[in-house]
Amino acid sequence: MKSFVAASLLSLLPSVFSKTVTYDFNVTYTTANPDGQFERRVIGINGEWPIPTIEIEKGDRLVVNLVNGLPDVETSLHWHGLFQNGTNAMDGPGKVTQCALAPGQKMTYNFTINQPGTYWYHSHIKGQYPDGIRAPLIVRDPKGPYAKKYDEEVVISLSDWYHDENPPLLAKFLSVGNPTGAEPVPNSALMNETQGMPFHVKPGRTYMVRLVNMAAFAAQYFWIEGHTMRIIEVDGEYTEEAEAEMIYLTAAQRVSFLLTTKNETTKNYAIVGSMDEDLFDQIPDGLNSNVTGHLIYSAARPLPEPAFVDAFEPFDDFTLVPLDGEDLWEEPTYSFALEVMMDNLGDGANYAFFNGITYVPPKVPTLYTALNAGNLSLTPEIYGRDTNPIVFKHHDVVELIINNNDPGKHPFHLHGHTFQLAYRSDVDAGFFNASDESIEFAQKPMRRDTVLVNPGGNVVLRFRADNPGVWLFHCHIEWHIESGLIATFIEAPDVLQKTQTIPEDHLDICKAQNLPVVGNAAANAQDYLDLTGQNLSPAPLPAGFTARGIVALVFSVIAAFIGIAVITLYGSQELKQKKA
Ligand SMILES: [Cu+2]
Repeated sequence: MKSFVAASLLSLLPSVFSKTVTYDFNVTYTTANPDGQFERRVIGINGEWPIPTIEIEKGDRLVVNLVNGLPDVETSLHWHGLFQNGTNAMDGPGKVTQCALAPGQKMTYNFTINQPGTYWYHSHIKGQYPDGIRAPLIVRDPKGPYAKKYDEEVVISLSDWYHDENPPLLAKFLSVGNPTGAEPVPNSALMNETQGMPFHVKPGRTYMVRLVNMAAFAAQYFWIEGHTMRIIEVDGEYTEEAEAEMIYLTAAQRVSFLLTTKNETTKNYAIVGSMDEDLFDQIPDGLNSNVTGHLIYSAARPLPEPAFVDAFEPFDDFTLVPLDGEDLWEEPTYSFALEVMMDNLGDGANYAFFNGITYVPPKVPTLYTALNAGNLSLTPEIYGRDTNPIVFKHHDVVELIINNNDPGKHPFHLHGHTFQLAYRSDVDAGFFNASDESIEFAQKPMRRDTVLVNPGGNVVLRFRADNPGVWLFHCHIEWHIESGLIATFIEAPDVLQKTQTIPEDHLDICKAQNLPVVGNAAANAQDYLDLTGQNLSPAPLPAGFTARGIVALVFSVIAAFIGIAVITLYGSQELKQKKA
């Protein structure tokens, strides 16, 4: 009897101590000038920018009442790194787990968060978060394994900034005028969405610093002069303490580290973020890739300029060990590879491909298709050719190999999971070769939700399909999302059908826009195997065309037009002269 009382009391505990944290967000335009060089329109919340950092405690319920106050474009929010186990409909990407909100529409995101750690949230509508709708989301862990090791917590975001808004940049990027797919280069780097960020510290204390890269494009090298960082968390997963002098953080990655301050206050120190210029096809004149903040011990002392560094030698996150010591998942039950490449399609623009497919959204959100397709939910074809659908069975041990057949670095992100980084090759190692005996997998691989893949290299990721739902896997460089580097993972849709439903206010978003909420990717609810009318990517280039060929063609056409213009001008001038 006693034990029964104790057990039922215990079961009450979470509901007694956890709370609901509610935010009312109206997405609106406002203006900002974060790098001090250029005032521009940005996307804010409730008329403010930067938008609020969400702070919550492990076990709390987060409620966000979202209104799309933008007069001209749709929006939605994604909670980067949160598993949404049991609440797939709250994940946020448009045409994947919901319809996007048209101007004036509203809906509620409502879910509990049992994952402590450092996350962020952002719009998951094409090209929107680079215009400002991005901020950290912190899930505090007062009883966590490191809670007694620090005195204070601090959040630092890194980001990149464009003076132009994303839609015109996107139009230029994804066009016949840019056949090589050169990505727009940011105008500056930011720290906490500003420059010259002050970080006031007291001597002899330990701070837990949560570092979040919210960039559209640029990874950053990060260091604090004169101080060592002790990494304790990446992407929401606690790690064994690991010392780092410099950290490399791709777009969308997070890291937390302990920083113990010096005992004297005689000097202040530069905090430096430096965008990885290897990512940029060309470096514009006058670009300052660095952003500097300061660790301030004494406001009366000068703020030093950062010292020159000879080489970037960042900490290798592959060497991290998860604090729980979880072993490598052995013997995958489902192993597959995605090959990354860039190429031109028939419209002349440069697209990004996984296994020859560049992502095109379906007519019905993929989650809604999965919930309504009955037994056919396990058949990938119903989700549409160009959503790049891959179906897992419940509790599959999934092995995902990424072969990067592209000379660029890519940070790949999986929704709904962290994965083990079993292996990462060096630059230009080519495709993963399972029979190469020199390859050694990590035995206790670190887990994270966003991983860097080297140019021309490969990685091997493993995770367990224990979260029924529809989860995107994509590059987190926003330009590559826009050019289609996305696959759709449909995990245990049969279990999903028995356990999850869509909230009415989500369905209302679609219905008010006359968007279908049942049917396959082509919105065919009669015959899920008939994909007639599905959204498809532009047709391939005619055989023999290459990017260089397109450049040559574009320039010869331009030359021809100039020639015609000159002749016309010359001809008309002659006429005028004769008349005179
Ligand atoms: Cu990419």
